[in-house]
Amino acid sequence: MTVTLFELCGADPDLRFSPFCWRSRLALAHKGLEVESMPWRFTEIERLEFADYDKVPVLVDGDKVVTDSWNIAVYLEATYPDRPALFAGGPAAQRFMNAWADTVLNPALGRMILCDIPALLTPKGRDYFLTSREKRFGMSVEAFTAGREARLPALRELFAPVRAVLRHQPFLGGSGPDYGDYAVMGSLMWARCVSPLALLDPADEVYAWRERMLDLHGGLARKAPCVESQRL
Ligand SMILES: N[C@@H](CCC(=O)N[C@@H](CS)C(=O)NCC(=O)O)C(=O)O
Repeated sequence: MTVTLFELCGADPDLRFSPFCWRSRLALAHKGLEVESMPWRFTEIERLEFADYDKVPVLVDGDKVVTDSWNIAVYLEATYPDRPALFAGGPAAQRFMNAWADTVLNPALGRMILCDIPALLTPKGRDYFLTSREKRFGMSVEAFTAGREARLPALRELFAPVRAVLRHQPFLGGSGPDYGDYAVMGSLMWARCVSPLALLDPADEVYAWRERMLDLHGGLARKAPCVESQRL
């Protein structure tokens, strides 16, 4: 059974850096499904017309088309219940982690790493990205991320609830990962793939957890192309 996943890529089609696509990629690996990955660039709106959507990830499973990373996780859990669970005990805790990553972590990470993205895009993608983000944030991405090193301690502090859980168990899901882990890891993969910044302190539990996450599913995340300085 092979499913197709449309994923954001850079000028290099192998550079996949969307936090939302990473959630879906890891969720598909957790379910043990084979994936045909379709690289998609910001300006290729017409390639998603079949899905009536303008963002990725988009999942195609037979005649079923699913948009939005959370909907994809819910679909996978409902369609493949006999495979490892993404939401053991129901989706409440994972929904919270997903919402925390969307509303707290991703905005904070964006202020650290958005300025690293344009160099990784095609010229057309770069124009689109710079114009659309300037419109969204009311300033250039350089201004948006200015002084980012000084915000590193605050960024690390944001992980306090994640750290508190990881003091008691190796994964947010318990003894193994669940969708809550993938929701947060998606954000860290976004950063790892595009930015040279060392966001986490190696002495931090969150760093050790990220190492475990990088090794899951045959090292899927660790082997993924990323900026040179993160290739450890
Ligand atoms: N809520 C959506 C968000 C998807 C999203 O924003 N995807 C970005 C890639 S990271 C995108 O496709 N952006 C297109 C654009 O900015 O034009 C999800 O969870 O899948």
